[in-house]
Amino acid sequence: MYIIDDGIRLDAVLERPQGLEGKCPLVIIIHGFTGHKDEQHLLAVANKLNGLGCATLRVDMYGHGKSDGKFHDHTLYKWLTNAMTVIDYARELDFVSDLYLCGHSQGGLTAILAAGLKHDQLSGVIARAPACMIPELARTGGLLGTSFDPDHIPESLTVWGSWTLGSNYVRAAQTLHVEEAIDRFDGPVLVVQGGRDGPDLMASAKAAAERYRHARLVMIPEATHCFDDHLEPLTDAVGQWMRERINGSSLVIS
Ligand code: FER
Repeated sequence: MYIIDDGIRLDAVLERPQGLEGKCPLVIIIHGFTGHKDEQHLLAVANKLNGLGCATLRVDMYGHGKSDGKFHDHTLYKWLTNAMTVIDYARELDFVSDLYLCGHSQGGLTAILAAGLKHDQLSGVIARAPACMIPELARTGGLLGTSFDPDHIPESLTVWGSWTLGSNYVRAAQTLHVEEAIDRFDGPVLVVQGGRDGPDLMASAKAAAERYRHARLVMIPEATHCFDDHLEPLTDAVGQWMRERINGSSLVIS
Protein backbone atom coordinates (compact mmCIF):
# COMPACT_ATOMS: atom_id res chain seq x y z
CA MET A 1 0.00 0.00 0.00
CA TYR A 2 0.98 3.60 -0.40
CA ILE A 3 0.98 6.47 2.07
CA ILE A 4 0.86 9.72 0.09
CA ASP A 5 3.07 12.58 1.21
CA ASP A 6 2.18 15.67 -0.86
CA GLY A 7 1.75 13.58 -4.00
CA ILE A 8 4.78 11.38 -3.35
CA ARG A 9 3.84 7.71 -2.92
CA LEU A 10 5.61 6.03 -0.01
CA ASP A 11 5.44 2.24 -0.27
CA ALA A 12 4.57 0.80 3.13
CA VAL A 13 3.72 -2.51 4.78
CA LEU A 14 1.42 -2.52 7.80
CA GLU A 15 1.41 -5.68 9.91
CA ARG A 16 -0.92 -6.26 12.85
CA PRO A 17 -0.23 -8.85 15.53
CA GLN A 18 -2.21 -12.02 15.05
CA GLY A 19 -4.95 -12.93 17.49
CA LEU A 20 -5.06 -9.51 19.07
CA GLU A 21 -8.36 -7.79 19.59
CA GLY A 22 -8.63 -4.14 20.38
CA LYS A 23 -5.93 -1.54 20.41
CA CYS A 24 -2.20 -2.07 20.33
CA PRO A 25 1.00 -0.02 20.01
CA LEU A 26 2.30 0.64 16.51
CA VAL A 27 5.99 0.97 15.64
CA ILE A 28 6.98 2.85 12.47
CA ILE A 29 10.18 1.32 11.08
CA ILE A 30 12.53 3.41 8.93
CA HIS A 31 15.49 2.02 6.93
CA GLY A 32 18.87 3.68 6.32
CA PHE A 33 20.68 5.51 3.50
CA THR A 34 20.43 3.41 0.26
CA GLY A 35 18.30 0.91 2.21
CA HIS A 36 14.71 -0.29 1.99
CA LYS A 37 11.91 -1.56 4.21
CA ASP A 38 12.43 -5.28 3.51
CA GLU A 39 16.01 -5.61 4.75
CA GLN A 40 16.59 -8.68 6.90
CA HIS A 41 17.30 -6.79 10.14
CA LEU A 42 14.19 -4.63 9.71
CA LEU A 43 12.05 -7.71 9.16
CA ALA A 44 13.60 -9.36 12.24
CA VAL A 45 12.72 -6.35 14.42
CA ALA A 46 9.21 -6.17 12.94
CA ASN A 47 8.58 -9.88 13.54
CA LYS A 48 9.75 -9.58 17.13
CA LEU A 49 7.45 -6.63 17.77
CA ASN A 50 4.48 -8.35 16.08
CA GLY A 51 5.07 -11.34 18.37
CA LEU A 52 4.86 -9.03 21.39
CA GLY A 53 1.49 -7.68 20.30
CA CYS A 54 2.66 -4.54 18.49
CA ALA A 55 1.68 -3.55 14.98
CA THR A 56 4.48 -2.41 12.68
CA LEU A 57 4.55 -0.06 9.72
CA ARG A 58 7.65 -0.43 7.53
CA VAL A 59 8.06 2.41 5.06
CA ASP A 60 10.30 3.09 2.06
CA MET A 61 11.42 6.69 2.35
CA TYR A 62 11.73 9.24 -0.48
CA GLY A 63 14.03 8.00 -3.27
CA HIS A 64 14.45 4.56 -1.72
CA GLY A 65 12.95 1.08 -2.20
CA LYS A 66 9.64 1.18 -4.07
CA SER A 67 8.71 4.74 -3.11
CA ASP A 68 8.59 7.68 -5.49
CA GLY A 69 11.46 10.13 -5.89
CA LYS A 70 15.01 9.73 -7.08
CA PHE A 71 17.81 8.77 -4.71
CA HIS A 72 19.83 11.72 -6.09
CA ASP A 73 17.09 14.14 -4.97
CA HIS A 74 16.52 12.87 -1.46
CA THR A 75 17.32 15.08 1.50
CA LEU A 76 16.78 14.76 5.23
CA TYR A 77 14.11 17.47 4.95
CA LYS A 78 12.16 15.18 2.61
CA TRP A 79 12.66 12.23 4.94
CA LEU A 80 11.46 14.35 7.85
CA THR A 81 8.26 15.39 6.08
CA ASN A 82 7.83 11.74 5.07
CA ALA A 83 8.18 10.72 8.73
CA MET A 84 5.69 13.36 9.89
CA THR A 85 3.18 12.25 7.24
CA VAL A 86 3.58 8.60 8.23
CA ILE A 87 3.07 9.52 11.90
CA ASP A 88 -0.09 11.44 10.98
CA TYR A 89 -1.31 8.44 8.95
CA ALA A 90 -0.66 6.09 11.89
CA ARG A 91 -2.42 8.40 14.37
CA GLU A 92 -5.60 8.09 12.32
CA LEU A 93 -5.65 4.27 12.54
CA ASP A 94 -8.38 3.37 15.00
CA PHE A 95 -6.55 0.36 16.49
CA VAL A 96 -3.43 2.26 17.52
CA SER A 97 -2.96 2.91 21.24
CA ASP A 98 0.59 4.33 21.31
CA LEU A 99 2.99 5.28 18.57
CA TYR A 100 6.73 4.51 18.43
CA LEU A 101 9.41 5.41 15.89
CA CYS A 102 12.22 2.99 15.09
CA GLY A 103 14.98 3.81 12.63
CA HIS A 104 18.29 2.43 11.43
CA SER A 105 21.35 4.59 10.71
CA GLN A 106 20.16 7.55 8.59
CA GLY A 107 16.68 6.30 9.50
CA GLY A 108 17.76 6.40 13.16
CA LEU A 109 18.84 10.00 12.71
CA THR A 110 15.49 10.67 11.02
CA ALA A 111 13.65 9.06 13.94
CA ILE A 112 15.57 11.24 16.42
CA LEU A 113 14.92 14.44 14.43
CA ALA A 114 11.25 13.55 13.85
CA ALA A 115 10.80 12.78 17.55
CA GLY A 116 11.91 16.35 18.23
CA LEU A 117 9.20 17.58 15.87
CA LYS A 118 6.46 15.20 17.06
CA HIS A 119 7.49 14.80 20.70
CA ASP A 120 3.95 14.94 22.06
CA GLN A 121 2.66 12.31 19.63
CA LEU A 122 5.22 9.60 20.27
CA SER A 123 5.56 7.21 23.21
CA GLY A 124 9.14 6.24 22.48
CA VAL A 125 12.01 6.01 20.02
CA ILE A 126 14.24 3.10 19.02
CA ALA A 127 17.42 4.23 17.26
CA ARG A 128 19.60 1.46 15.85
CA ALA A 129 23.11 2.59 14.88
CA PRO A 130 21.83 6.17 14.49
CA ALA A 131 23.94 8.22 12.08
CA CYS A 132 23.74 11.41 14.14
CA MET A 133 27.07 12.61 12.79
CA ILE A 134 25.68 13.29 9.29
CA PRO A 135 24.83 16.99 9.91
CA GLU A 136 28.26 17.69 11.41
CA LEU A 137 30.00 15.82 8.57
CA ALA A 138 27.99 17.91 6.09
CA ARG A 139 29.17 21.05 7.89
CA THR A 140 32.81 19.97 7.90
CA GLY A 141 32.86 18.42 4.40
CA GLY A 142 33.39 14.74 4.99
CA LEU A 143 30.33 12.61 4.33
CA LEU A 144 30.92 8.91 3.71
CA GLY A 145 34.62 9.25 3.21
CA THR A 146 34.33 12.15 0.75
CA SER A 147 36.12 15.44 1.18
CA PHE A 148 34.69 18.75 -0.01
CA ASP A 149 34.67 22.42 0.83
CA PRO A 150 31.51 22.85 2.94
CA ASP A 151 31.18 26.48 1.81
CA HIS A 152 31.35 25.50 -1.87
CA ILE A 153 29.31 22.34 -2.03
CA PRO A 154 29.83 20.35 -5.24
CA GLU A 155 26.81 19.82 -7.55
CA SER A 156 26.90 16.13 -6.74
CA LEU A 157 28.74 13.66 -4.54
CA THR A 158 29.29 10.04 -5.49
CA VAL A 159 29.44 7.82 -2.45
CA TRP A 160 29.86 4.09 -1.88
CA GLY A 161 31.04 3.68 -5.49
CA SER A 162 27.85 4.28 -7.43
CA TRP A 163 25.33 6.30 -5.40
CA THR A 164 25.14 9.94 -6.47
CA LEU A 165 23.75 12.55 -4.10
CA GLY A 166 22.65 16.02 -5.18
CA SER A 167 24.11 19.04 -3.39
CA ASN A 168 20.74 19.73 -1.75
CA TYR A 169 21.33 16.66 0.44
CA VAL A 170 24.40 18.37 1.90
CA ARG A 171 22.76 21.82 2.08
CA ALA A 172 19.79 20.45 4.04
CA ALA A 173 21.97 18.32 6.31
CA GLN A 174 24.19 21.29 7.18
CA THR A 175 21.23 23.05 8.85
CA LEU A 176 20.11 20.18 11.08
CA HIS A 177 20.93 20.08 14.79
CA VAL A 178 20.60 16.73 16.47
CA GLU A 179 21.17 17.97 20.03
CA GLU A 180 18.25 20.37 19.74
CA ALA A 181 15.97 17.54 18.58
CA ILE A 182 17.16 15.27 21.38
CA ASP A 183 16.43 17.97 23.96
CA ARG A 184 12.86 18.28 22.68
CA PHE A 185 12.00 14.64 23.40
CA ASP A 186 11.39 13.56 26.95
CA GLY A 187 10.08 10.04 26.38
CA PRO A 188 11.88 6.70 26.61
CA VAL A 189 14.58 5.93 24.05
CA LEU A 190 16.43 2.75 23.17
CA VAL A 191 19.73 3.01 21.30
CA VAL A 192 21.15 -0.26 19.95
CA GLN A 193 24.67 -0.19 18.55
CA GLY A 194 26.99 -2.78 17.04
CA GLY A 195 30.53 -2.77 18.43
CA ARG A 196 32.03 -3.59 15.01
CA ASP A 197 30.36 -0.61 13.32
CA GLY A 198 32.41 2.45 12.29
CA PRO A 199 33.95 4.53 15.11
CA ASP A 200 31.90 7.61 14.13
CA LEU A 201 28.67 5.64 14.39
CA MET A 202 29.71 4.21 17.77
CA ALA A 203 30.49 7.67 19.08
CA SER A 204 27.22 9.00 17.65
CA ALA A 205 25.13 6.31 19.35
CA LYS A 206 26.85 6.86 22.70
CA ALA A 207 26.48 10.64 22.54
CA ALA A 208 22.77 10.40 21.67
CA ALA A 209 22.10 7.94 24.49
CA GLU A 210 23.95 10.14 26.97
CA ARG A 211 22.12 13.29 25.96
CA TYR A 212 18.58 11.89 26.12
CA ARG A 213 16.99 12.14 29.56
CA HIS A 214 15.51 8.64 29.42
CA ALA A 215 17.70 6.48 27.22
CA ARG A 216 19.09 2.97 27.38
CA LEU A 217 22.15 2.09 25.30
CA VAL A 218 22.56 -1.56 24.38
CA MET A 219 25.95 -2.38 22.83
CA ILE A 220 26.22 -5.59 20.85
CA PRO A 221 30.01 -6.01 20.69
CA GLU A 222 30.14 -8.51 17.84
CA ALA A 223 27.59 -6.79 15.56
CA THR A 224 28.36 -4.76 12.43
CA HIS A 225 26.34 -1.85 10.99
CA CYS A 226 23.32 -3.91 9.88
CA PHE A 227 23.55 -6.45 12.72
CA ASP A 228 24.11 -9.20 10.10
CA ASP A 229 24.50 -12.58 11.79
CA HIS A 230 23.62 -10.98 15.14
CA LEU A 231 19.93 -10.46 14.74
CA GLU A 232 19.04 -12.22 17.96
CA PRO A 233 20.81 -9.85 20.36
CA LEU A 234 19.24 -6.99 18.38
CA THR A 235 15.71 -8.37 18.59
CA ASP A 236 16.27 -9.35 22.25
CA ALA A 237 17.22 -5.76 23.10
CA VAL A 238 14.23 -4.33 21.23
CA GLY A 239 11.88 -6.97 22.65
CA GLN A 240 13.00 -6.45 26.24
CA TRP A 241 12.65 -2.67 26.01
CA MET A 242 9.23 -2.87 24.37
CA ARG A 243 7.99 -5.42 26.91
CA GLU A 244 8.86 -2.94 29.65
CA ARG A 245 6.93 -0.21 27.85
CA ILE A 246 3.88 -2.45 27.41
CA ASN A 247 3.92 -3.69 31.00
CA GLY A 248 4.34 -0.15 32.25
CA SER A 249 1.21 1.02 30.43
CA SER A 250 -2.36 -0.04 30.96
CA LEU A 251 -2.41 -2.23 27.86
CA VAL A 252 -3.62 -5.78 28.11
CA ILE A 253 -2.28 -8.26 25.61
CA SER A 254 -4.45 -11.28 24.91
C1 FER B 1 27.65 9.12 6.38
C2 FER B 1 27.69 8.05 7.25
C3 FER B 1 26.60 7.18 7.34
C4 FER B 1 26.50 9.31 5.58
C5 FER B 1 25.42 8.44 5.67
C6 FER B 1 25.50 7.38 6.55
C7 FER B 1 25.47 10.54 3.82
C8 FER B 1 24.33 6.50 6.61
C9 FER B 1 24.42 5.18 6.70
C10 FER B 1 23.17 4.37 6.68
O1 FER B 1 22.06 4.93 6.70
O2 FER B 1 23.28 3.12 6.69
O3 FER B 1 28.71 9.96 6.23
O4 FER B 1 26.53 10.36 4.69
